[in-house]
Amino acid sequence: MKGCFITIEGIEGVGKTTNLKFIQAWLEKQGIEYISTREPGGTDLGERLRELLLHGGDVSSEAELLMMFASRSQHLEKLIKPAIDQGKWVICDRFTDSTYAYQGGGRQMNLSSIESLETLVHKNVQPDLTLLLDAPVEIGRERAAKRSAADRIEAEDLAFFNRVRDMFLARAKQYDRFKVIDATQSLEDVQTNIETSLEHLLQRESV
Ligand code: T5A
Repeated sequence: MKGCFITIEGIEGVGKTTNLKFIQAWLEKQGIEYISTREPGGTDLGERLRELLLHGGDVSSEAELLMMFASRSQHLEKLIKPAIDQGKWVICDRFTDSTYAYQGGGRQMNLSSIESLETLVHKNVQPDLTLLLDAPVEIGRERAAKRSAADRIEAEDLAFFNRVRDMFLARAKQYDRFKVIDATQSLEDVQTNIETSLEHLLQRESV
């Protein structure tokens, strides 16, 4: 049996990394084999591209888009697809919805170019469940600022991140695989919501 593919999305600071650890613990409790990974990154090549993308100085919008998909192509072929085929669950901190949100929404790049790259790179792979942690930009930025200094993308302005958030929410309306979780709740409540979504997915996969 194939494994499930779960992605976790949202603007900076909404709790993706924190809740990824919660999902790992839940999967361990269920005895489900999994890998946990992130984008950009996840492979040697992807992690080198991540460093350039986040800390590498000036990068044009088009180069940024292509680097996101170059990282994703390597990630899908070398890590994600083989794990799913072996029956492992894959949890990924950000995936292609982030490209639609940041490059499409934030940078206002042409969505049809993103769709073409998605078709080329994904082939038939899509997440089974996308957890969108949603909070106003001000809250996310405040939480992220406490954690570390801003990287190249985090240095963008409020309007940029409001467009990013709007694009995430628009995609969540469009695709059934999304579960939107109010990330302004206490961490405990957020994790109760996540657990419910994971239980539904597990039930669906067991029939
Ligand atoms: N990018 C990525 C693109 O532009 N295009 C793409 O295609 C892709 C894949 C990656 C960057 O690349 C861009 C988007 C990003 O700018 P990243 O490091 O993966 O960067 O993402 P960030 O969003 O920057 O990661 P952060 O670590 O900032 O945010 P998280 O992971 O959402 O937040 P987390 O878990 O670190 O939590 C932040 C703080 O909030 C607290 C936590 O304890 C922590 O201190 N917290 C809560 N506090 C109160 N209540 C809650 N419910 C809380 N949840 C968490």
